[in-house]
Amino acid sequence: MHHRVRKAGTLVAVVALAVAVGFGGGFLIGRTPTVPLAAGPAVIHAAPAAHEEMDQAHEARVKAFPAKTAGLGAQPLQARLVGGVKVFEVTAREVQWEVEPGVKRTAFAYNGVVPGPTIRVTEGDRVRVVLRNQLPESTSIHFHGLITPNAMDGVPFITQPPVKPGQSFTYEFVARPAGTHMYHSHHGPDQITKGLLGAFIVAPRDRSKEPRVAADVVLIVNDGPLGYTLNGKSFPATQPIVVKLGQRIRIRYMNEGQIIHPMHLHGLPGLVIAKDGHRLAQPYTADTVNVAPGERYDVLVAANQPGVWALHCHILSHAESAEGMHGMVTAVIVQK
Ligand SMILES: [Cu+2]
Repeated sequence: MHHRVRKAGTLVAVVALAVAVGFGGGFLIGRTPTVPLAAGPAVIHAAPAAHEEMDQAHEARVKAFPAKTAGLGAQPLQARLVGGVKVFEVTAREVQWEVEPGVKRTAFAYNGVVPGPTIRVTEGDRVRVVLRNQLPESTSIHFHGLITPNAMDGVPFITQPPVKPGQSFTYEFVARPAGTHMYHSHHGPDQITKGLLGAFIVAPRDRSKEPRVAADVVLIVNDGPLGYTLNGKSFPATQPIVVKLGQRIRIRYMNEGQIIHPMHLHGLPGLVIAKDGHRLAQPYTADTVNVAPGERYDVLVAANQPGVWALHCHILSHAESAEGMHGMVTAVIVQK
């Protein structure tokens, strides 16, 4: 009887020690228990198994980055030069868009991609954008940030009739002001979040004051029917930004979604030089740029630390989950 009580007492002590190790193993290193932990009760093993599973899920998603998917948006759109006018052809249609491997969502896309192709012109250029509507609903294009003649502003029933399915509409204006702008639908509750968006960048006519950069990166954040996306893709299918040590890049953040996204870059603070396309009189340094819907920020990043630096929205549910990182996560990879 007495013997059995003593045994029970030993077991309690082992369990107490094992629990202590389980909750703070590092603290007990150097004071290894004489009884192997494997002899402990099953409950001791449950916690490590769960955290191992979580780590494995996270590792698998990170190792898949950058994952291959069909379709890549925000690539340059070539202009046709017609009598001194830069003509861009844009067709809106419904597509199945692969946001991450194996995940396809119904999207509305310009020229079949999300974001639509990037339009780059120079301040003062005469620009014509021919919109063809192959969507099942009416649409229009608003040139967000550009100052156009009122009739070209793209708002149905305010400045033009909606462009009905099967119809087309031609927008024409002189590109101004210089800066980081966007083009997108101005019709219906979800055409933009479904993908009818793109960058419209106007370079200044005098480029002498433009910062010299190794890469000029468009980064459009969006939320809604396609999920939390960076340039139309969710992690791990987002595109990394690859740069060489010592180079400088320009990131043009644009928010086409419905909520703010504080974009945080590890390791490499940025210099914010423009807001909504307008150069700031006093640029400022930031590692987190809070991009509200409709806003654009131009940020210069000096790649002065080698390594893989995470770049993500800091609203944690837009970037992290128990199954691993997802959504608005990419990386700046600084190569030596
Ligand atoms: Cu976010």
